Amino acid sequence: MCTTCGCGNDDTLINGIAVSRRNHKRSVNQDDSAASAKRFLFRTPQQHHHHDPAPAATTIRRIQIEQNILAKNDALAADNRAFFAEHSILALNLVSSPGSGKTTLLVRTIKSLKGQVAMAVIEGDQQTDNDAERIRATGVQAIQINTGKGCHLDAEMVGHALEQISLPDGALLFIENVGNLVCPAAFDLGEAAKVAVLSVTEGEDKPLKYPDMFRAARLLLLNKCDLLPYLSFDIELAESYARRVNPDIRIIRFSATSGEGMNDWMAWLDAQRTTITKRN
Ligand SMILES: Nc1nc2c(ncn2[C@@H]2O[C@H](COP(=O)(O)OP(=O)(O)O)[C@@H](O)[C@H]2O)c(=O)[nH]1
Ligand SMILES: [Mg+2]
Ligand SMILES: [Zn+2]
Ligand SMILES: [Zn+2]
Repeated sequence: MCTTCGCGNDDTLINGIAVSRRNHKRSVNQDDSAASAKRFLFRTPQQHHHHDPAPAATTIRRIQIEQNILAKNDALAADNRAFFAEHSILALNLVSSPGSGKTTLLVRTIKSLKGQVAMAVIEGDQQTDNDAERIRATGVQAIQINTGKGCHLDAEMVGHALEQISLPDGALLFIENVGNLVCPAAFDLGEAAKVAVLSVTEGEDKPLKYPDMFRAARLLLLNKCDLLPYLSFDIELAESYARRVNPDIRIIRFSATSGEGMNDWMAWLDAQRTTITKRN
């Protein structure tokens, strides 16, 4: 069980094969920490004060437990990050709700960059290898992680997937996270940046409702802009909400089907790759 959001991560499969999650030693009792962290994460401050006789002490304890749990993930994310740095690999973590168009935009991106850049994709879904198959159809390597009852990827899963990928130095690695605007925000996978995808059919207010995700992202792709004529979606309002929670976020109006925004997205990718190469 994932002790941060309480989701189950004991039945992870990578390309259909069960992963033994051995490094599960934690500095706090797991069951205790699971319950506490869940309470810590999903309680509002008001509820907290209302129900808790000693809010200061228990808040500190919960924060410590939460920090311990994420510390393990962060340590494994640091290993992944060191690996990427050593090989000048640009790793991007694509996050969004289900159906916003991550796989579609990846397929389009791969077709556009094929022959210029070595690429691979790590796909995260609870079940099926449909998305890995969609990527493989482009001729690019894809590893499917099935998280089972898990609602997000973690650094350990990505570390295991990396053992099965052979990438040349300077490659581009896309990690398509499980569709979920909440939990993936909390888990560093060792990526250079999170790229949030929000489609215009989801409503303008999502950055305000799920601020952690939009705060964690460096780039926002506002996808399905080809549908704008048929919707009442106010794109400027959506952009202002995203900037309210993250003033530094870069926003690209995008359509994975029409290709709108592809040039800006390609330029952004190129700039990120240049940064990675220069760092080494
Ligand atoms: N109209 C339109 N549909 C899109 C666009 N991008 C994706 N879709 C559709 O949205 C659905 C979900 O796309 P998918 O890539 O599977 O989303 P994911 O769950 O985020 O990977 C599919 O039916 C896609 O064809 C887009 O830019 N415009
Ligand atoms: Mg997908
Ligand atoms: Zn969760
Ligand atoms: Zn979880």
